[in-house]
Parts: sequence; structure tokens; C-alpha cells
Amino acid sequence: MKERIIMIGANGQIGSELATALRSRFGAENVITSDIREPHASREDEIFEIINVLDKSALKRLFEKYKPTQVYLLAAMLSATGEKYPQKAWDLNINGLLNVLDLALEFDIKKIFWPSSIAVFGPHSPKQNTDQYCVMDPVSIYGVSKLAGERLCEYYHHKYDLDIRSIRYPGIISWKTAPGGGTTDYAIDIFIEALKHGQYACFLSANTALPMLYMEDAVRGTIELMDAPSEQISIRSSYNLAGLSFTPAEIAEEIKKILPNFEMSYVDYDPRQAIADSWPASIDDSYARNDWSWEPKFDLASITEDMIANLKTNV
Ligand code: VAH
Repeated sequence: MKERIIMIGANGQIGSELATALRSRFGAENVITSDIREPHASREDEIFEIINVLDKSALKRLFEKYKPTQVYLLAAMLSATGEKYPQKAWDLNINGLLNVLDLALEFDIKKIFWPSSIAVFGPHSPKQNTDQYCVMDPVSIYGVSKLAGERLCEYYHHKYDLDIRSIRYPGIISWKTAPGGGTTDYAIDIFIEALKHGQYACFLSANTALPMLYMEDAVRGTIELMDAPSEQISIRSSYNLAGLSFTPAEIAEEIKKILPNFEMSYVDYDPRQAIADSWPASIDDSYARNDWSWEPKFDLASITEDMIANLKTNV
């Protein structure tokens, strides 16, 4: 059966690149991207629709128009912005998901992808090699909403046999689309500032180790998860997924290998530090490796090289 995909939240950091990969895989005519506002740029062959995922009747009309076989729900408010607008973050992250889950039942959607985050872990979760199952006491509304969303996904799978799949993304590093209000955004800002001004004042402290993943790995891993036979999927909340972990000091040293005059400094206070301090330093993703052969390809050196090579001509 021909696949037809609707992606909601396609203008974001992950959505924009995942949509490109899905178009090349399934054909542009079979990938309908949507978001709450027009994208900055789009090609002739791309299908785009304005949609507010909280407007269930509009979403239903979109499903009726395109009759999707798969839905990717990427619309969300991330950790840092969520702390400024907690009620909006909860509303978008949870009611948006509920709208999609309920319409997926009504339209018999074959597969759904919904991203969670390592933000579901908290100060009492293990700090190193945080495992798939452990204490999860998120301190951000983003993490609370993603943890609740994971429970909803598992519930809809077990109660209605909905094939919904999910990944707990670490911080995602990319150069094509600006990040959207996350705590890990420093790992992107640092490259832009290093190339523009030769210096960067980091909003996280030098030794704040966080799990990260390069966009190419994130997109490939997501498609590999969605391609896997359903019987191989043992996790129906959300898979831990890791690429690498590093601190601001470590990525600064890696940048200096290419830009020797780069100067790193650290701000005295930023509210995102408390969020970062509540998150794991590294992740155990053995379930993803065992269930669907997940394997990251990019390390800190290759990420740094690729980011600088591509941003050099784009900043
Ligand atoms: C954020 N980039 O910082 C997101 C991500 C693990 C972090 O979920 O909120």
C-alpha cells in the first residue's frame, strides 16, 4: 500500500530535516508538511498546509483531505520556552498529542511518530548511562508533558493497538534550521558565534555534560525505528537514544582545533542551568540497539567539522 505521510510541526529544527528525508524516501507528493505558520522557504513540489494541532476539527479536515497512512507529530514547545509559558506548553504538548491519537483511531492511521526527550528524566534519575526504566522526576513542564505523553502513547498502544513509536531525543545539533528554545541550543549557538565573532558566552557552565545527537543520526535513527517490523518494537513509551555526551568545555576545545583563535566564556547565571543540571549526563540506549540495530555515526570531531564546514558558507 502506498504510504502517505502528514507531518505536523514541520517547520521546526527536526521536522524540517526529517521532512526532506521522508520526501526523498516516499516522494514529495506523498509527504504533506504542516505547521502553524508558513515555512521560510519551500520548493515547488512540496505540499504544505497551515494547521494548528490544537484545532481538532481543522486537523480532522486535513486527515479527510489527504487520508494519511502515517502521521509524524513534531509540534511542541521545548524546555526553555516552556518555562516562560507553562500552561501553553502543557496544552500544545499534551492536547496536541491527544488530538492526533484520537484522530489516528478514527482514521485507522497505520503508524505514528511522536518525539519524547531526555527531559523526562530528573534529579533522582541515574546521572550516568541513564537506563530505559528508572526513576523519572522531570523538573521542567516540557519534561512533565513528555513523560505524560509517553504514558498516553503506551496506553493507546495497549488499549487500541495503535502503532505509535517514539524516541527520547537528546539535544539535537544541526546547522540548517535554527533551534527552537531548548536548553541544549548552546551546542548550536556556539558554532554560529564562533564563526561570526570568534567568541561565545555560554549559558551553561563549563562542566555541564549532556547527551547529544547529530541531526543526520537523529533523522536516520527515526526512519530506522519507523521502518522496523512492529514485532521488534518492545518499547511503546519512548526509546532512549544516544549519540554522544560532552560538556561546553569539551566542544570549545574541539572548535579550537579548527578555529584556534576562538574564545569561550561563561555567563554568571542563566535559568537553563537548573534544567540542564536535572538531566542525565549520558544515556543507555541498549533497547534501541537490540530492538532495531540503532548505532550512531557522528562523534564530537566529525560533528564539529561538519558544522563549521556548512555554517562557514551560511552565516
Ligand atoms: C531542549 N532541545 O533543549 C530540546 C531537547 C533534550 C533537549 O529536548 O528542550
